[in-house]
Amino acid sequence: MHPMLNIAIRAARKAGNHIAKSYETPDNVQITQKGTNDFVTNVDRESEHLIIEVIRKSYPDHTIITEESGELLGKEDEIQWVIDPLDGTTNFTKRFPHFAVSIAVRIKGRTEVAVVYDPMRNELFSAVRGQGSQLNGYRLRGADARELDGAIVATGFPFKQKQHSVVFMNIMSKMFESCADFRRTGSAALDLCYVAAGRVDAYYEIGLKPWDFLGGELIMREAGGIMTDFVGNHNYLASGNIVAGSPRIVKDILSVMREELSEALKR
Ligand code: 2AM
Ligand code: CA
Ligand code: CA
Ligand code: CA
Repeated sequence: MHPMLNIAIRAARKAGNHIAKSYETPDNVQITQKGTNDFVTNVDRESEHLIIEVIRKSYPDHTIITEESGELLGKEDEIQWVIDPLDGTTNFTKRFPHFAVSIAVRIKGRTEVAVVYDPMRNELFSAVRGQGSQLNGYRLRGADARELDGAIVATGFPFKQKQHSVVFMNIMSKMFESCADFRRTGSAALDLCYVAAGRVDAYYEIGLKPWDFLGGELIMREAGGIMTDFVGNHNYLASGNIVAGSPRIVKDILSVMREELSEALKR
């Protein structure tokens, strides 16, 4: 096994198990508000510390970038671990059992290893670039939808950037003319893994952060999918606007978006 995958799995399981245990004792979960509709808990931070500890033990020099601690520069800045210690905090605080730990390892700006772990279902999604993606050891090839017509599409509402809500609703309503239905699960990392597994056919969202999608992106790509921004380019690391799925369904979604996008969402 790829040595960094081994460490990423160990870290994700350790953190995930802590999250699952904490889920059973909601009285010990302290919620604080970071911004509009944006919350963090002690469990997010504890999960993050567990992950950093596991990585530091094996790779003291690597750079670690996390949602809650920001960038911990290592001597080795060409290798970055990009971490979301709890993706789906809102679900976690509402006791809606759908959230995950996401870990991506990037070398010179390219994601090489990814792990997304759902501790409530004990589902471990993983990928190594060029070697395919797996769910609990079984190969995933699910990003193969033929078209938007009849598809199940995951998305997320722009809860933080409500200036985009009208455009967002217009895109959604246009898309609803042909797709079968939508899903809004609250975990971007799992949405991408669900595209990889064929549980949904595509996924798009406005304004994500790198730790939300870098792990799921590799897992989804290694299962046959592609990812672009809202105009078919690769600017999504900066914009956070992503469309993911098979090449054919992404093409269909982009053509729906083309007619509805505001200038702000074309960048
Ligand atoms: P988080 O739980 O790590 O913050 C995309 O929807 C992402 O936005 C989610 O993966 C989630 O990541 C984050 N998010 C933050 N607040 C949210 C909210 N109120 N509703 C949905 N997602 C939220
Ligand atoms: Ca958060
Ligand atoms: Ca997240
Ligand atoms: Ca998070």
